[in-house]
Amino acid sequence: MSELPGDSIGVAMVGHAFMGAVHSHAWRSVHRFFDVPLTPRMAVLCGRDERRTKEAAQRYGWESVETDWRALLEREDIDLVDICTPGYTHAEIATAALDAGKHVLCEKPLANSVAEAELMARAASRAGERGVRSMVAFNYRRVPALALARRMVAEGRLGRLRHVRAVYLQDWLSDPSAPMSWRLRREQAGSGALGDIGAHIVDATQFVTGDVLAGVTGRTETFVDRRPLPDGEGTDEVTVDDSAVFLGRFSGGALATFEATRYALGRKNAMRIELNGSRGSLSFDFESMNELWFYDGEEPTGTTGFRRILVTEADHPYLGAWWPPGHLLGYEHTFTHEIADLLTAIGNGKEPQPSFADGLRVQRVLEAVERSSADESRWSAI
Ligand code: SOE
Repeated sequence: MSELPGDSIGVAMVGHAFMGAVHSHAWRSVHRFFDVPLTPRMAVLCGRDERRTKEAAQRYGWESVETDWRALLEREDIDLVDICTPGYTHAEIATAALDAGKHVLCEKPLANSVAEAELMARAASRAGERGVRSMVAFNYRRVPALALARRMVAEGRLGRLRHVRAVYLQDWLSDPSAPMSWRLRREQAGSGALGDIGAHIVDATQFVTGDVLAGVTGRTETFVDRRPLPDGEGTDEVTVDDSAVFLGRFSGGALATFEATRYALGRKNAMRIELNGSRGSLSFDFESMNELWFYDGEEPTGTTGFRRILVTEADHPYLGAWWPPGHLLGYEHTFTHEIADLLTAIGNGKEPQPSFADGLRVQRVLEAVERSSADESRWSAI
C-alpha cells in the first residue's frame, strides 16, 4: 500500500457506466459532507476503451486512466479498488486486488455463482488478517428510512416478526423489442432479475430484520426469450430470468415472500418492503424513499393507523450530514453513505458491512431459488 500523506486514500475504479457514474459522485462528495477518517483521492479510472474512459474520467473527476485493471495492482498510489463492472469480472478482479493488498468495494451481486463468491469470501478473509478490507455494495442498506427500520426492529417496536413482504419491480423489459444487453446473458450477468434486483431485497430484508433466510422455494420465468441486438442486425437469445418469485423462512420464524421483475409496467424502481410483527408494522417504498410508514399496534384502536415518518430529521441515520428537515435525499445519497461507512471502517481498522461473507450468503439464497425453480417435482400441479 502506498505511503500517501496524512489521511488520504488512493482510489481506482473499474467501469464507468451507470454504477461508475453514481460511485464517482459519491467518491467526489463523501468527505465534503461526512467526517470520514480518510479523504479519497480519485486517482484512476479503468476501462477497456481508452477514448471513452478518458472522456468519463474527465466528466466524473478522475485524475488518470488505465485500460487494464491489472495495472492498478502494480500502482503504489492505489489503496482501494472499486469494482463497477458486470458480475462475470468480479471474482478475478476482487481476488487479485485483495491478494495485492488493495481494499475492495465490489458492486452487487458479489459474483455470478456460489463457487466464485466462495473464492472471493476466502480471499477477503485472508486479506482481512492483514488489515485489507472488503465490502459488497448493497446500497439500499444505506437508505436512511431502511436504516431507521432496522433500528426500530432492533428496539422491539414491531415485536416478534411474522411476515416479511418484499418486491422489487421495474418495467424496462416489458417491451419485447427492448434490445439485448449484457444483463440478459447468463455468462455475463449470472442471472436476470433474480441477481440484479432480487439480490437487493434479500440483502435489505436480512439487514432490516437483523435475521437471515434459512430456506427458500421459488420460480423464475423468462417471458421473452429472444431480443433484437442493439445494432438492429438480428436477434440473440435471452439466457437469464425475467422475473423471480420466491417464498422464504427467516431463522427467527418470520415467513417471507419476494418478487423481482423487470415486467411490472409503470413501476420504475419500486423496491418495497413491508414487515408485520406482533406489536406493529412498517412499510417502505423506494419510489418515496424519504418516508417510512409505521403502524403501532399498541395505540388505542380509535385513533390508530399507518402514519408517515418523514425520515429527514438530524437524528435519523445519515441525515445529520445533510439538509434541514423536510429537504429530501435521493438515490445518489445511498452511495455516499455507503462510501462514508466504508472509509470509516477502513480508517478505524474495522470490517465494513456488508462483508464478502454476507455477499456469499445472498448468493447462496439466489442459487437455492434457481435450484428450486429447476425442480419440477417441487411444483404442485392443479
Ligand atoms: C438495473 O436493474 C439496476 O440498475 C440495478 O442493477 C441496480 O442495482 C438497482 O439499484 C437499480 O436498477
